[in-house]
Amino acid sequence: MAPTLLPTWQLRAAFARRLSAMYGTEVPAYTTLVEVAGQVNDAAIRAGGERAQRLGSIARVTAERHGAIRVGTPGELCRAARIFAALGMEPVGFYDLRDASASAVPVVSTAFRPVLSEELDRNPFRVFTSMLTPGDRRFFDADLEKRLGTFLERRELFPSELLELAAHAEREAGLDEERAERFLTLAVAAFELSPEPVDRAWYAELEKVSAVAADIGGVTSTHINHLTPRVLDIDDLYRRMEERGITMIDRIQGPPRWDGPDVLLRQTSFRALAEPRTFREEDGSLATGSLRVRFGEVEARGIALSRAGRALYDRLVDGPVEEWTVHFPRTERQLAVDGLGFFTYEAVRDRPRDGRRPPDDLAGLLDGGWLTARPIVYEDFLPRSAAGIFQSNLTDPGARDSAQRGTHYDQHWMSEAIGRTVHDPFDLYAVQQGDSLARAGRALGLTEE
Ligand code: OOG
Ligand code: NI
Repeated sequence: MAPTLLPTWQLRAAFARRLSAMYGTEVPAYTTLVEVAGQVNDAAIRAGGERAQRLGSIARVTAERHGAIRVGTPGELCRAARIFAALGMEPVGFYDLRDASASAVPVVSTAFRPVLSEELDRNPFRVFTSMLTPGDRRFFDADLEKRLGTFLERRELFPSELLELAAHAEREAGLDEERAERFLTLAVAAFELSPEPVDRAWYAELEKVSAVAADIGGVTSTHINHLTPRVLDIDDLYRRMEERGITMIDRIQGPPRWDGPDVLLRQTSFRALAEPRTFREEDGSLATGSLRVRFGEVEARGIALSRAGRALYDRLVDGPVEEWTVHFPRTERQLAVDGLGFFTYEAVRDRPRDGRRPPDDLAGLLDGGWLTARPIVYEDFLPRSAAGIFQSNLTDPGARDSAQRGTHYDQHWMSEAIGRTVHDPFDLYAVQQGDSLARAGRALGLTEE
């Protein structure tokens, strides 16, 4: 009898669960956060019922996490991509965090996540993955780039057995139980905090450039930086955490709280906690010290915006909330009709026959009861919030020479480096919406079969 195959999505769900269990033992405050997130979600369901689940069932939201990891080289990014591919997670979006003015960090990033809505429904686990940019002369001079290169070339983040199992899983769209067990064990271990001593002088030298550079290039392994649960009411979470005496960063990032539709992503975090680490001093002796690199974050997700919706959001986000209420659509219907948000549309099969023909405009179809619209959840990240989240790590902005440039990194560069297409998130949402409209159009007899 052929051994039972754990399909890709079950590997992904199991990986997310095990990573969560591991991280909870490493960072106890994370367990508190998950507990409070659970209370917030229960309260939101009690208060809002079905309506509270409009942007995700309570089962999905409860299991939902995003992680963040940081790697040093294109080769490491490529190998990380292989592990995520085994879990059905593809690179989506290119985030350049080097230009976010005061909060600039020397990394470029993408997010690995499922891309099909069925897969997102099964388990939406995603990992925000950042790669250090030693070739960027604003942060690193040629000498430091070279020494970083030597240091990073010598380390191995992912053992070859793990990479082989990942390739096998990708090829077969799953793994038998024995291989799955081995794969999951090795994959989770690859993201544990290593007990390996940290070279004090090297770490300190990188820290002068950026705490993030030191966290990536100052140690011989990678680790999960944070694991973020999703809540249905982030303002409520913020209050409850402060009540428990946990100091959060001073605000919730992203769109303001208001009485219109929830859009994009709202996030907040608490500052990195001091964790004990062993250091190797210049004279070779070992000493115990601590590093603040890992923190807790939580998020609430809203409706995905079209390019036009996003441009409007970007224009309004820094302004007063009154501007927001004047210019941003107050209802889901308006968001849909103005083409600012993404929805899946469905033809209403049991619409009472009243002798009319369906109109050919979206507003008419919605208002006439021919179509229903269900919001598409934003599955991605926001570069400005991400840069802000990185700040949970920083006490000192680091040194920069803004006159210099160096290597150019963009989405195309990243696709080449990984050897896989980095998807454009807008295209993914547009295809999902377009497919649903085409289906609905056929069902209503508006378009040919
Ligand atoms: C990643 C920061 C970005 C988010 O949620 O925007 C991020 C990091 O700190 O490595 O996780
Ligand atoms: Ni995050």
